[in-house]
Amino acid sequence: MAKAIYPGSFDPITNGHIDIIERSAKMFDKVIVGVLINSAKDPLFAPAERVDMIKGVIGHLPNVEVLEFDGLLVDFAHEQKCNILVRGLRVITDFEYELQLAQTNKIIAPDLETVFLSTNLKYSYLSSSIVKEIAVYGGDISHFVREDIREKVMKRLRKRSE
Ligand code: COD
Repeated sequence: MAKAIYPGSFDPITNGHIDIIERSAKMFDKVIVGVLINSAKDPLFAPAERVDMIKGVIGHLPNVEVLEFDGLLVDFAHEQKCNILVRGLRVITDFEYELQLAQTNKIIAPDLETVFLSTNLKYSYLSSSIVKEIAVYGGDISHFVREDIREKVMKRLRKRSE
């Protein structure tokens, strides 16, 4: 069975992430979306909230599971008996970081392969950071995230500014 992990921060999940998950779900028998617990970034949502948000938008994909992980990605992949990592590539700046990640993971876990999916042209500009920045300044993020995600982002930002 071809099983892949799509790891990330997903803070919050965007339409660009969903596109990568949907395409991966067609390529592999099983896809695990791995949500990093200990991110260096100051997250808007706790890992468990991000997991719930992702579950809420991937319900149409029966072969996709969403799990939190802590520590090294390669250890999580081994625990899940999975040797394929999926990553998305948007712009040239992604390439440098993604190549570094893939090559480092390959050195510490030679059995793992990283597969890159190029971004859908519609989402090539899109990132969680951009979504948060637009939302912080009161902009409309409905083009970038699903409606229930938009509502949760706006509610969280309102709560933070109280
Ligand atoms: N179109 C296509 N792909 C996209 C889009 C888009 N619009 N937006 C994001 N993506 C891709 C990103 O390029 C990335 O591949 C993936 O989706 C997830 O993105 P993010 O930003 O949510 O997640 P990251 O990049 O912060 O995730 C980093 C990891 C959590 C994978 C990394 O930090 C990690 O593995 N940490 C665990 C500790 C570890 O093992 N460290 C050593 C690594 S060498």
